[in-house]
Amino acid sequence: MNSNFNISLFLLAAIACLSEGCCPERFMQVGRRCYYYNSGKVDWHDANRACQRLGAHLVSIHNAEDSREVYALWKSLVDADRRDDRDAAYWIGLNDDRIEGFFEWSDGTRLGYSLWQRGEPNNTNGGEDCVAPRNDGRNDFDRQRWNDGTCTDRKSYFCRRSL
Ligand SMILES: *[C@@H]1O[C@H](CO)[C@@H](O)[C@H](O)[C@H]1NC(C)=O
Ligand SMILES: [Ca+2]
Ligand SMILES: [Ca+2]
Repeated sequence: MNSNFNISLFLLAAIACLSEGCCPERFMQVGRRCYYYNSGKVDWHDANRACQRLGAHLVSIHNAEDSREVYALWKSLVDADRRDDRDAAYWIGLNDDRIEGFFEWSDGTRLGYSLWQRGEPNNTNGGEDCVAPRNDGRNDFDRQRWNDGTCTDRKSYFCRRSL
């Protein structure tokens, strides 16, 4: 590829960023949102803090489209040999850490939609306050359903911020 062409592409990208804003380094742009995925497994609180340090929050999910967007991104990023593992999935921002049974999104958005697995949230042994999709079930939609798990479990995570 010649260098003039490369420079033109760079300028086009820069102009798009100026008019719409662009995602910070290491974030992926999906529509008008910026996602950061970390496949390193950490507990929920570490994931929460890592997102805040990036000027973002753990993802929140407010409808089926949000859920599909995050799940599709995860499927495209996770190692193929981990894709079918139950519990391989990622932390999201939902938690009832502050008040048992009162679930809140870490980005402060209101909880209006939920996608729990059957029988969840069940707060097993009185100690499950952090939420992740279970990646369990026969189809992609079932695999997006949530479970309340132990906050000290270690999982990969998604941060998100707007453009
Ligand atoms: C409750 O949740 C845990 C995982 O957090 C799961 O292992 C268990 O099967 C669930 N119990 C019921 C009755 O669904
Ligand atoms: Ca709980
Ligand atoms: Ca549970």
